[in-house]
Amino acid sequence: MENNVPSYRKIIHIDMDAFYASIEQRDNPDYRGKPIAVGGSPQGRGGVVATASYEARKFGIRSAMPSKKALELCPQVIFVRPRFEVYKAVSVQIRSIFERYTDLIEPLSLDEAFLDVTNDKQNIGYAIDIAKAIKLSISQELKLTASAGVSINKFIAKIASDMNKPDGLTFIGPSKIQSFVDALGVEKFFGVGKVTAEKMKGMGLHTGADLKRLTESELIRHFGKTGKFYYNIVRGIDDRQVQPHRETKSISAEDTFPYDLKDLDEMYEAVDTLSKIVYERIMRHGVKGRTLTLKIKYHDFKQITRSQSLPQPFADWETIRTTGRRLLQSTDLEDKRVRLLGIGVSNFETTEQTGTGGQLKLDYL
Ligand code: DCP
Ligand code: MG
Repeated sequence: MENNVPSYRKIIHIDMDAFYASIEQRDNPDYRGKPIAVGGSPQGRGGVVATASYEARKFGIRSAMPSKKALELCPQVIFVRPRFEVYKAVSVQIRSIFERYTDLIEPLSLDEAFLDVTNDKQNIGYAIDIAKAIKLSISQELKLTASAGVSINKFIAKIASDMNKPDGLTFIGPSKIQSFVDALGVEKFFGVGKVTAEKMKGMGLHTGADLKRLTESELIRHFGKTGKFYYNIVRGIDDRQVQPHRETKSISAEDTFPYDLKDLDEMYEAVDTLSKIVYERIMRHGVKGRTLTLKIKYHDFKQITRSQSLPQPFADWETIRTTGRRLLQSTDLEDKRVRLLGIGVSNFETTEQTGTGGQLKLDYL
């Protein structure tokens, strides 16, 4: 029989709501209905908030906010010490719910995953129904809520899951994709960091529709290799597969500066910022790595890396930051102009001792 209907993939992105905080509220009735912040230290003595309950978010408390600031915004906020082992165990439970429907599961962090349900195990056929069933199981069996995004590719599904949080279910069908992407702010595009977003805005490019007016070669000229990716994504095209066996071997963050850094203080500051991003990602992934690597690219594109391993995993921002600074100090920066700095943590306890090979950048987190 003739069939002119294009065959689309069915992709679901699931992201748990206020993950660490919801687990703490579930397990401790005293915290329910109250503003709580997981991580950070009480009395605002230091540290940053990993996540906040929705009650705390009403006061403006957010992930990565210094606990001092959180306390200023909401003096009655309760700081709760994180229990990573519990979060990991819940993550495994969530995974086993996903596995009832598909084996094509790509976790992005403890609380977030892509699922390809094009051929679901139970022959349900409708991705929206599968997303509903998953949400129901998470709610009934784990007493937690998740938000789901359903579409035909990863990019749109991920943005959709964030649109109606908490407890949301958002479907963006093929006919809606183009208008959706047209209206999307450039900073929402995959891989667009702060620097690129500023550059785009400086060029008068604010939305997907603006980007779409550029040819592929213009995009590549202005934004390098990623330009090709932008070209497709603003047309709603994203062919990236859901990759079930991707193993995270290192977590890193890097920044190419709008101008070459010559000032040491500026470089140290950049190391501090990158360390913070890496620390947040480590927290999110619940991984423990013992090796820290600093990457430097000079103005002439010459690149060096320096690493240091510790007997204990890197588990706090301060240690990452001071080690990163020490590694920077150990390099010869006289007369050198720096165009890129990167910080990465590898040598995870959960994986085999693979060193720094197979670098994977998680720049969409
Ligand atoms: N996390 C962290 N530091 C960050 C961001 C997140 O430690 N800067 C941790 C705590 C979160 C978990 O990762 O609970 C999941 O991150 P999300 O970004 O999905 O945030 P939440 O699940 O907490 O909230 P939301 O409902 O917005 O998804
Ligand atoms: Mg979440």
